[in-house]
Amino acid sequence: MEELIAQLGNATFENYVGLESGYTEMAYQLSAHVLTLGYAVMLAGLLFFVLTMNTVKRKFRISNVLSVVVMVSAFLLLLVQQQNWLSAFQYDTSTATYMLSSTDPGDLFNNGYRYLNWLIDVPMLLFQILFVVTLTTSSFSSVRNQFWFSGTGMILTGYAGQYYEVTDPTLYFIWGTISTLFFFHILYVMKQVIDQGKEGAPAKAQQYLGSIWTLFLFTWMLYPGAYLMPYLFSFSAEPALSEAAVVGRHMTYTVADIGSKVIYGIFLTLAAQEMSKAEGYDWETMGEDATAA
Ligand code: RET
Repeated sequence: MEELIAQLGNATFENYVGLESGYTEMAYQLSAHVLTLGYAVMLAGLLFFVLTMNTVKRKFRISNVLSVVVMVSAFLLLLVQQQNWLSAFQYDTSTATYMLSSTDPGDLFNNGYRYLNWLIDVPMLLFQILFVVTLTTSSFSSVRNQFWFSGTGMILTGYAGQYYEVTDPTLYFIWGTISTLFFFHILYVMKQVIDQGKEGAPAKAQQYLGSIWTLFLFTWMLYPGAYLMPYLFSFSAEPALSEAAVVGRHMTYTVADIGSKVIYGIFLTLAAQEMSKAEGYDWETMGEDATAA
């Protein structure tokens, strides 16, 4: 390990695996495909959010606009993330694996693009729900500021921590813990927003809001899981340098991204449609009466 650390320093564990054992065809390709799925879904989501814009009342449309912003930024950053994976490791016929070249490694692999993408997306995803629900007791600007403060605090501390996942586990866990405190605050505020939003909402919209909370809790928890991945696989004080952990991290991030950005946005659109209908804006029958007449 010491020798590897001298060669790779604060690079993330994906590079350590790439230098030590390399990636088998299956692990390398699976990672590439999962990363590709990630940005492809964002482009599909972009179309969905643009095309469903008119299905909700005007006052809810900012939620769709924010989903569009999230889709564009996630599409671009996940594309770059996938390109980073492809260029970091080269096929080596002598070992039949994809290796980090020890003589000419070029740009190393890093998950940093994701973190910077979250810096845009996390505040947008948190603000988005505020344009669908009506808060009963909390004030809009106070909730917005708390989301903004804890969202960026969580990401920046996590970004600092991920550099130390191999070289300094203590520092990595300290940053991770600080980040988790911000995360708990976000969960607390979001629960309040959803509970208040349910009050007075039509029954179906209440159901969607309930699903949004479950989805939110599950998908947002996957991110700290992905951060911890090398330790979840080793279950010790040293990170596991295993390709399974690397593939596991790519998959976890991708499932989390699709759930927390795309499915979340779809559920918010569905909730807004129900709320629009309750206020007399029913897009399903709109315009058809005129044609019939
Ligand atoms: C980090 C560091 C370790 C501790 C925790 C983290 C939480 C990250 C989360 C990210 C959510 C990102 C989303 C992106 C969508 O575009 C930073 C990994 C708690 C919750 C929703």
